[in-house]
Amino acid sequence: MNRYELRRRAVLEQMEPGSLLVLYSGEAVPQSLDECHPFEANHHFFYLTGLRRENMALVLSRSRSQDQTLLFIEEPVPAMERWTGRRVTKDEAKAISGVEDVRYIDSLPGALSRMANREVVAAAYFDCYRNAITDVDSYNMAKARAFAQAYPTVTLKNAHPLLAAMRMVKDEEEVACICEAIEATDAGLRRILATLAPGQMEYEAQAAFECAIRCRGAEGTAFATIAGSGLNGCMLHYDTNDCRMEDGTLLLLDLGAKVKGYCADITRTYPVSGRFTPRQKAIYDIVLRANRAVAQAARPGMTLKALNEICKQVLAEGLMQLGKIDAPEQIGTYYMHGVSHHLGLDTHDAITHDEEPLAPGMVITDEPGLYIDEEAIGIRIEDDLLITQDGCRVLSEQVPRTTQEIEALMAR
Ligand SMILES: [Mn+2]
Repeated sequence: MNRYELRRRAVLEQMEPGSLLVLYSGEAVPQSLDECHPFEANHHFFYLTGLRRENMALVLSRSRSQDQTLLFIEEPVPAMERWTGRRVTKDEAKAISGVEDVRYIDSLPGALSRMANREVVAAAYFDCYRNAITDVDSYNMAKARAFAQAYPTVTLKNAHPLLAAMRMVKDEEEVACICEAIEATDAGLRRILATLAPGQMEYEAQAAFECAIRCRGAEGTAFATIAGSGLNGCMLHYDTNDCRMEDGTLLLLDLGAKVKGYCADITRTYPVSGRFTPRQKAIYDIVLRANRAVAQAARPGMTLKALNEICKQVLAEGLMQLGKIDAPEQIGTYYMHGVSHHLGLDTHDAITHDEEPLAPGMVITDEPGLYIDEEAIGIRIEDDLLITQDGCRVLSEQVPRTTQEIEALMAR
């Protein structure tokens, strides 16, 4: 059975009897005048259909008698296709998604009306995820509000927790996609190692990376590339990348390729000159110890919070040995983020909640860092881990991470 069909079955099984699930792929968001932001299909929709184009919808119906799955797509209009490119046909949509009943999107309102009015529908699931109450409504949220307005007796339910729980555990094909994204990211980092030199601009390192991953077939970046040298490496989401890289500073690179919708998320920190100073190396090795300690500890049953405690302990011990801090509680001065998040279709992937114990098939990051403003030293080392039955596999193990490996590669 098609993997999307398997996932839809699992969703249908969890929906309450007498309910609908409606998921839209979305539409391009205007940027300015006639230009739109690059289109990104709703990730739950993609997860359940394998389709990533605009103006599509998936409807799952769990009535008391039988389940129904409908896919709605845009009707191809040859005159429009001259401008916008080919649209997916019904046959192609069926082949990719495994949905037998594919219809045109114009018939969606009528189909919803028939289901919600004539059948006994008590609840409807929409993707109502939002990060903050101040967020602009997503396409799916706007559709949910319109549906609730039109069908006030149908209870609106959030499909996000159900789909997030499923997405947290990756299947083999998903892990393979993440590994491909990591391989492209590795190639991009090696390109930087081969070309990095004092006096270059940070955006040159960014460009070298992005050229290398695109040449390997990656769709693009998973998120805005961070290339911060010196003090810029201490700014966690620095992405202007427009400063000159001075001799003797460190360059922090937090970046990732995206392949078939799946993200890599890797951080490495390189000496711009090709050699770490003794002080930079001392700090670097503390961060590396924390990175390795987290990979050692990651296994089923652990939580991200517990991993972060291990990370903080290793970092604090290291800084106390250097006399940088006096007590473990002071680590917050130099380390202020979490050590891990889930990784998948989203860089910070969908989760049910922070305290969910790890399970085999989950993919998480391992990213300790130390940010010492007064010394202009910002160091983060980030790997991607697959949780296995009895521990974890470091999917990015091949990406050079010790100071010796980095210096040797830069010396070539
Ligand atoms: Mn990360």
